[in-house]
Amino acid sequence: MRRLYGYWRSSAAYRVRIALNIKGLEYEQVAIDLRAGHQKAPEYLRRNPHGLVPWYEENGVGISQSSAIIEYLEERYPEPPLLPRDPADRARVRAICQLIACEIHPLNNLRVLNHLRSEWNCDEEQVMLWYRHWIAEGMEMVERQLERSAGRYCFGDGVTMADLFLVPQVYNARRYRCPLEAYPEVCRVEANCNALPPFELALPERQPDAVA
Ligand SMILES: N[C@@H](CCC(=O)N[C@@H](CS)C(=O)NCC(=O)O)C(=O)O
Repeated sequence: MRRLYGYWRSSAAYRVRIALNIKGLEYEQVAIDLRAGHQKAPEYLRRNPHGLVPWYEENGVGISQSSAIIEYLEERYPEPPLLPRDPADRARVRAICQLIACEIHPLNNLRVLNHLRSEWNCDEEQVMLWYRHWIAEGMEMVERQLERSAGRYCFGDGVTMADLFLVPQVYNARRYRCPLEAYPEVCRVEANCNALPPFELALPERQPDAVA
């Protein structure tokens, strides 16, 4: 029994959905409505003390943090692989994952944006300036990275873990209407990934809890 606690618009849960789809693993989805604050409900915190999504359960074991979940899936279900064989290449793929997961994603998280609104009295225009600033700075780094490492996908011509991190982050950037013309490699790789069924099936609007 595999169960993913997530939210249709959570980019961290989106990463895990793509991994599960690529590995061909069936799973049940449990929706945690972030807008309604359900990630802080006592019942959910008893499962996942981080109070974030995703949370993944398999055979009674629970795992938080999308990177840890994806690494677990890679070790437990090695085919098809999401990391190259060569140790240096594996480290380079993980570095792309972390560039997105550590240097971009946390700056624009829901609780960060809500803190700007509630504690710093930022209006929506200011919040969007913040959001777009960190996306622009982050995507610039990713673009320079992809100029070196990308083939058809983020790292050469095979899908790797790095693509699982790139696509949801670009999805979010589009959602917040961040200009992306300056990042042609990012957009090219994103389009190549989204042409693949495991990515397409993981799209936020395809999820059971998606709101029209
Ligand atoms: N580093 C975590 C990030 C998890 C995370 O920030 N999830 C967001 C949704 S993408 C969330 O639960 N936000 C709720 C909140 O900020 O209160 C991971 O990769 O799993």
